[in-house]
Amino acid sequence: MQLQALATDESGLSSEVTDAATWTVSPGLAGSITTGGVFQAFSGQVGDEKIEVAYQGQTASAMTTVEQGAAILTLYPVMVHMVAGEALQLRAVANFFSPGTSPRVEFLRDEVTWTVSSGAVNMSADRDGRLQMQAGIAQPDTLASNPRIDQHGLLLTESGITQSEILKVTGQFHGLTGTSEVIVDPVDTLPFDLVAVPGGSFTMGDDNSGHANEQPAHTVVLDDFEIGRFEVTNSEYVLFLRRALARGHVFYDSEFFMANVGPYRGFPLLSYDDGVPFISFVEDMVVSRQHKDHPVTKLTWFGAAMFCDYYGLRLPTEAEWERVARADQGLEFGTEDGGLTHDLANFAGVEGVDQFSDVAPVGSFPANPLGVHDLAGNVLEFVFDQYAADFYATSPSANPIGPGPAEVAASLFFTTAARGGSTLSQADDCRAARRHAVASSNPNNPDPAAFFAFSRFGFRVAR
Ligand SMILES: [Ca+2]
Repeated sequence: MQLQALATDESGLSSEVTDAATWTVSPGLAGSITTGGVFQAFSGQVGDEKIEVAYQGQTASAMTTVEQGAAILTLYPVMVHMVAGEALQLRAVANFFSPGTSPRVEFLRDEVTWTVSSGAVNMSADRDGRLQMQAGIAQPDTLASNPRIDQHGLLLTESGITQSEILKVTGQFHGLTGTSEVIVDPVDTLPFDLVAVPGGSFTMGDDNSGHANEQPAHTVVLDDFEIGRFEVTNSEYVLFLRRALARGHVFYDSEFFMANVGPYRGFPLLSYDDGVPFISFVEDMVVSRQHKDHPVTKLTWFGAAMFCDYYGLRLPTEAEWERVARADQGLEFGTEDGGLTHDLANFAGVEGVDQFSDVAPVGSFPANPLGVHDLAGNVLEFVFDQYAADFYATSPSANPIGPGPAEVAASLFFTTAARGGSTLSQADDCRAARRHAVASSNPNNPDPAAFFAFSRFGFRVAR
């Protein structure tokens, strides 16, 4: 039970003195002041109990009858699946059951004694590449967890593990014990092939292309960055979806995989309706063998951004993308020699090496001089920036990022930039300087299903 003490002075004014008062309880009770400034008493036995409070020479008391009841201590989350390095909060909640009354729920802040034990698990991959984990023999001290209690009485743990572990968390409170299980995986890694681009400057835009949104050409200075050698493939995206699904970080509705955590929570990531040509979903993600190395498509911008976030990467900015495509040589196209032929890229038409009337597997054509593939044609690539046609007139010279709120996710309707043209594009749309504007969704329709997820849009990662 919880009590507060009120003192009333001679003029009739009352003030709360819970903290300042002296509290005494009979032997069947345990009592303390919570951080919330409430006196909290817990019963350890059945019977009549008394609580006394004294303040500036005045005393008051309360009698209570403790009946046979029951209490359980529950730790939340009851079970959680997390990645090493993530911070986790656990909360202890006591549920009290008394005959004839509704159960009472108490969020505990103080006096919970927390312990964290450790155990190892065996990891293996099954025939389909799914991760199987099994609890192994406990190995104390192998876990680099760092349990501590924050100012709200919550247990924070952080793990720096290199293999999966199961944390068993125990909370104890006045004879009650609660447990929670935390499955901790190592940080995910995918063998991303990233090309390092040293800091430097280049001329962004093209005054002679005939497209106003590429003007004025201007000098841009960029810091060091890295960019994906290839567009992200179906098999890479499926691996992400499987892991994210297993952790509850993604869910699916009738049409989309949706984000369940993070800044894009509730937003659609990837459409898997009949338009997804290569990824299907029945009880598990399946990618057709012939298309595992094709760039993933039918994504929203959020789907590209969340994939990047998941692996500690990001989308390249427009400026980074264009610098790579121009290869610091002012190339017109992001191809091996800066020209555009069907032996160098997949764009509209079929001829020479380009026997593709649709999207081609990544790396089907030679790399550009920086070692990056498929910058011209194949799939249009989402970039980090929001799009504004006149941005080049006001763009800062150092590390420019397109206009609009940095938190794109704050708005459901926005326009992103995309680069490089697609398998359906004519040559002009495949130029390194060409800027394409892509609406995130139909602004007249707030239904998430109205989000656009196009068949010939993809992305590559950066860092
Ligand atoms: Ca083609």
